[in-house]
Amino acid sequence: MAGEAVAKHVKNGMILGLGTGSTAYYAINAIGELVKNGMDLKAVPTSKATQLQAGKLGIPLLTIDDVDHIDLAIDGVDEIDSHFNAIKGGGGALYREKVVATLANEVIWIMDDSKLVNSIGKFPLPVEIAKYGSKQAFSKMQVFGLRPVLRVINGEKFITDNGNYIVDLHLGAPIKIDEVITKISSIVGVLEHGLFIDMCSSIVVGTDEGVKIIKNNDMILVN
Ligand code: A5P
Repeated sequence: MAGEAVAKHVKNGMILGLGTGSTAYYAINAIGELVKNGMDLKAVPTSKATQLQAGKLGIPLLTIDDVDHIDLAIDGVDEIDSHFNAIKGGGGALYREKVVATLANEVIWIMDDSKLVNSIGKFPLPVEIAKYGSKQAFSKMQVFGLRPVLRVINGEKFITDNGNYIVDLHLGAPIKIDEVITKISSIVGVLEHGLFIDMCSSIVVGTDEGVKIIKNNDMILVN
């Protein structure tokens, strides 16, 4: 529901950021319908999976280097609190998602209401790290008490679209956001972490009672 509802925010001529994940999947399909019906838009995908899906739907694609801004970025989220502090990266696309979000005039996240939490941290916080030196980066996370677990899928180390590893930090809620960011950012080999703080303009939430839109009042909306 949320994935389809967000398509109403897409306007002719926009450059979109297309997120990654099972909810974004539905939004991308709905955007594909808009293109099929003649809407003129272009989009920057945040992962190879999204690039493939959007390409098959005929959505005109741009690379991140082709753009100097994005009008609207649409993405999913793993956990979000009432201050719009969020954890993303469950699908491992957090780096490209964050680059796209920081270039966007408006960011809308789509989700079901299970993603709304009092305090973030129960969902393991993904951190993308370089392969080279990953053992040392991992040890440093342990020393910092960040409870890291290297992401392994079907017995293989998970590799991001950027060729790196993901470490999931099992912090538990609530977390001291600033402290966690300071610790992670001090570790050599960390490319980016999945804490998205005050980056989102509004959220579109699918609930049993229908779709709800909640605006981030602290944010100055550009559009
Ligand atoms: C991808 O790396 C993530 O940031 C996703 O946006 C997030 O995990 C939400 O995914 P789902 O919509 O599949 O829950």
